[in-house]
Amino acid sequence: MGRIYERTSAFFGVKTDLETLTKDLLSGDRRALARAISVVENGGPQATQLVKRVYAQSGRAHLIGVTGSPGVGKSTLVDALITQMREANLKVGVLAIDPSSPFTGGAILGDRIRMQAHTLDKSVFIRSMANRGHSGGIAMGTYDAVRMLEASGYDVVIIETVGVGQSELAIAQAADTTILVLMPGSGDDVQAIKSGIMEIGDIFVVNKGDLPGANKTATDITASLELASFQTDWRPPVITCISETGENVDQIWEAAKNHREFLETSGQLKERRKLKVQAELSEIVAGMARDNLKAALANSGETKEVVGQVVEREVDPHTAAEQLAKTLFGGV
Ligand SMILES: Nc1nc2c(ncn2[C@@H]2O[C@H](COP(=O)(O)OP(=O)(O)OP(=O)(O)O)[C@@H](O)[C@H]2O)c(=O)[nH]1
Ligand SMILES: [Mg+2]
Repeated sequence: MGRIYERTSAFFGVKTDLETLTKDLLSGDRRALARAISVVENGGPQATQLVKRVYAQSGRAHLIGVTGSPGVGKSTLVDALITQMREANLKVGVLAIDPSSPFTGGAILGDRIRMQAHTLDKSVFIRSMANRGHSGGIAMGTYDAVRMLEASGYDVVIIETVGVGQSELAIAQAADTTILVLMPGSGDDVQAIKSGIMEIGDIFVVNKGDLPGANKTATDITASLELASFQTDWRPPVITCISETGENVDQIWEAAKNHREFLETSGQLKERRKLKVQAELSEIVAGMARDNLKAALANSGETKEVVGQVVEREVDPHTAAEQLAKTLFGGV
């Protein structure tokens, strides 16, 4: 694995090879795809160039976010969903963001044979990603990685994220359809209801339906959804499943397809994507402004002067910063 990767990196390391990389990526080559995701993950000018080249070929996949607390069975569910999607002959890409346990861990224990089928399946591409993000943006690297998968011909892209923090929210918002996974007896349902996380779920899954309390968890969630107010006509279904055996996972896939259809026919898909683009643009422009300002500050004679004054305790840092800001862009 490591050796193949090194060889590919060395091969594509030269700038002119971006052209080859783009061509191979668009033709569906898996190694090019792996390399392209690394490029966008690292960010910088190469990433920008690559995105510019493939953007027109992206935007076609159904993006499905799968989120929930550690250990609820997200990866096992994703594995079972892949089986459904492959039956429909779809190419499936999976991005596991900051997985707290190896993506295949549960699945390998649960069903060694099935997972092996997916890893050998050339129409399934699974990748773990760190949630570092470039230019300060959390979801930006993820957006671009999704684009690489789309350009490479993937019909469905699943984004698995752990937990329900701010960054996971941002990644969930990157998806068209968000599946919130819960399990019985974890108290997660209560937490979810309290923290308002319910709003991000388009589909609620109570996994580990074989464990006691699954029905109660599903009932609690359904009850709280009945009280919730929705911004659209979509009513999130609550589905109990057993990811380990695949039981009811077909219903989840059905619900995901229905949701996607709802988004398209109601015009919500465009609306959601507009919001995403707006967030992305403000992130990129803010990053540019920050870089420009830092450069301008570093090169300004006034900075040197003011720095001296602050060190000598003639001026405090806030007054000094206000003064510099005024010179640079006419005040704060
Ligand atoms: N009883 C039962 N166990 C399950 C089921 N689905 C998954 N598990 C088990 O739950 C554990 C965690 O599964 P994962 O799929 O790794 O969970 P995850 O949410 O992806 O975990 P992180 O990525 O670490 O957050 C594993 O031991 C699975 O075998 C299920 O339907 N029933
Ligand atoms: Mg996982």
